[in-house]
Amino acid sequence: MYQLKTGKYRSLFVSDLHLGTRGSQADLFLDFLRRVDAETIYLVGDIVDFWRLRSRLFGKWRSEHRDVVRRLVERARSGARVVFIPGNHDADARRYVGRTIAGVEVMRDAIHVGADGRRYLVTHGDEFDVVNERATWLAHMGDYGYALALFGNTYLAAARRWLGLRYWSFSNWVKHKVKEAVNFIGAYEDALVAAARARGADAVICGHIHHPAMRDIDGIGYLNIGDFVESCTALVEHHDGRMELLHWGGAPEAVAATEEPELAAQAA
Ligand SMILES: [Mn+2]
Repeated sequence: MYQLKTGKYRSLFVSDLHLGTRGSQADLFLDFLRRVDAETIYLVGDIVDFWRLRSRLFGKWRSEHRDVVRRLVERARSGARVVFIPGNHDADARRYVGRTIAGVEVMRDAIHVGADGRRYLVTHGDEFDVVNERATWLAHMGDYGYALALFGNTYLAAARRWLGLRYWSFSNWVKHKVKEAVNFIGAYEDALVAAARARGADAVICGHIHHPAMRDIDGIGYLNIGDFVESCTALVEHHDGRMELLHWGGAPEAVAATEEPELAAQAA
């Protein structure tokens, strides 16, 4: 039988919750927190979206958002080590770097040492984003945009014809944008891998571009947590040091059974 991957891990890495925005999946994340625990919890940036909270249109602080913050603080109080590395959307919190607030350590970035001795540079990653926020939507163009564009192309072409305009391919434009996004993501990954190497780390753990990934680039591990807005992913470290990306919110059938039954039992 398949079951949701629940249990207590050595470490848990989450990023890009964007609490305070309408798109935030706070309910889903609360459900995740009820089932998953860890000795060390890293909050890897863009946890609370102060940018959009200021906007009447996109910002919305709901009770679930407050509950998430409360649950995380409770984890710190009940003995977990909780590290908060602010991202660009919660950069206001960077002024507290070096301090511990409500049991939560605020850091600019961190070196995490795995159970197997591997060293990970943990950073949100926005400082390596050369074209800023464009990354997020460009990355998603690849996923949904192209199909939509092909569909839209037909109507756009008809509209332009009606307006007496020259044919212009929207889908070609999107194809170009997708290529740009792929290049962009590549550049972003390369920059993070280089930063990890410069810091003497074996791998980098980051977020920011809402694009979960786990692979090796020139001998350095590249682990992108993803986000809890669209991808609903988190990274966990097992007790033997093995890293795994968890996808949450999908059908339980789609999630492979846990290989550590005692963890599932603990969480039940
Ligand atoms: Mn970010």
